[in-house]
Amino acid sequence: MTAAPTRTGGFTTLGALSQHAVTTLDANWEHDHTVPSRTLYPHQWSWDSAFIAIGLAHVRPERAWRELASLFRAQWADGRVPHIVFNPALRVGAYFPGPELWRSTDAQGAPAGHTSGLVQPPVHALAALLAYRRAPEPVGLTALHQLYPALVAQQRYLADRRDVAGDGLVCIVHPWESGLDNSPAWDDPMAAVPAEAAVMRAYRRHDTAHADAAHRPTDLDYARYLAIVAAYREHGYDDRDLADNQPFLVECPLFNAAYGAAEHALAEIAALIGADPGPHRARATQITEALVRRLYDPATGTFQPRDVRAGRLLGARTVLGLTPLILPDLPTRQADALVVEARSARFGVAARMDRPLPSHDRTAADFEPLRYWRGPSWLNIGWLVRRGLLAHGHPDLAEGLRQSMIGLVAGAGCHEYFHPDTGAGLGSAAFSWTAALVLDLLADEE
Ligand code: 9WN
Repeated sequence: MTAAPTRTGGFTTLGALSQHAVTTLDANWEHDHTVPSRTLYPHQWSWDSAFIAIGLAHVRPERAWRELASLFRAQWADGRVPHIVFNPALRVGAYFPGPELWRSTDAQGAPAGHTSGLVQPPVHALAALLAYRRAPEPVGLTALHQLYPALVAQQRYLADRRDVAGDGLVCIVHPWESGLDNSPAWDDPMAAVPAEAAVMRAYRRHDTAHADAAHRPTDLDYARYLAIVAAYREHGYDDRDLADNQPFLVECPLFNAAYGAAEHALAEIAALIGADPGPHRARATQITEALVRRLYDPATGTFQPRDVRAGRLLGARTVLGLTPLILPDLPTRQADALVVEARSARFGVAARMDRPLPSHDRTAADFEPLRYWRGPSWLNIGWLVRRGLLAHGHPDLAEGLRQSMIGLVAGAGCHEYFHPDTGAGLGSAAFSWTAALVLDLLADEE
């Protein structure tokens, strides 16, 4: 299938756009959580739920808290929050790879229900704090009390089990953990993962039955995704000896920026519920320092992922590099450099943007405007970068990005991602985090 991207939607008033977003979220609500997409992703995803809760807090506050609570019910004994929580009511094959491939219930400390064994960027503490600000009393405060220990355990898992290099940063063991699955950022470390595309003949991919194969990761990508899952699963998803057992070990700037932002958010949550914010503030400082020390590249003026196996920074200049802007304590030198990078022809952030923020350097030879995280524009990333621009004193650029994102959804509807030149809607046409975050952007006029 090679369908040409088309513009759908076309909302002429902000009220109609907002209503479309609410309708999308309502249609994707499933007893205690929101599915990212009924067709492509019919279970619960970790960082999706966080973004979704931020939007739900504006219109369905009670659901915002249920969304987070249901995700954290699937937390493992070691504190990991699984990146997929499977809905047992769905048929086998509703998503690939499904529970039969993850076999989480064989692993120690996993919950009774089926989940994946991986994690995703820990944006949940930030989501809980923002949801509370939007919907404070009385349910919000009770929810924060309930979530706080689970959010702390999530951070503890990452600090204790995933600091493979011992440098204060978290290592991801799979590109799916970054949330930006096939980003060019991962091309080099993925090339070192032994696998052959032919193994995919034994499986039935679910994604390419619902989306254009030319937009999705390739079969070779998937063969490698499965090889990494198998390596982790064969060790019972145990994080001891990761350096010996896992073929993909990377420190991702976005994951670690979220990890630091979570400590900032936890400090505020602690203060609200009468706990001690001090340790969170101290950890937040350490994470920002580690991020600058280990992932900032003065030569390029941006943050690059570190390949822990190869012991070097990875060269691709993707949008991941801009995301440490969300850290309020990012030093001025790095924040200024990121603003230069954001404004460059690579990403084109401006007070009046002529094109959407791409997921990859649009001047790079391997920029692909249609393929998933290799060029298309995504609302969650723009939303994070906008927060970062606000945090570092660039309200004009933040507003340009906000208008650009609202314009995308107004023009095309709540698509999963958007063509980075034309703004045409791509992927799922009813995608939950797009709906949720546009609601937040509409409400958050600066
Ligand atoms: C694998 C659900 C998820 C997002 C990810 C996005 C995509 C899954 C997939 O969908 O990943 O986890 O099947 O491609 O890359 O960020 O959380 O929306």
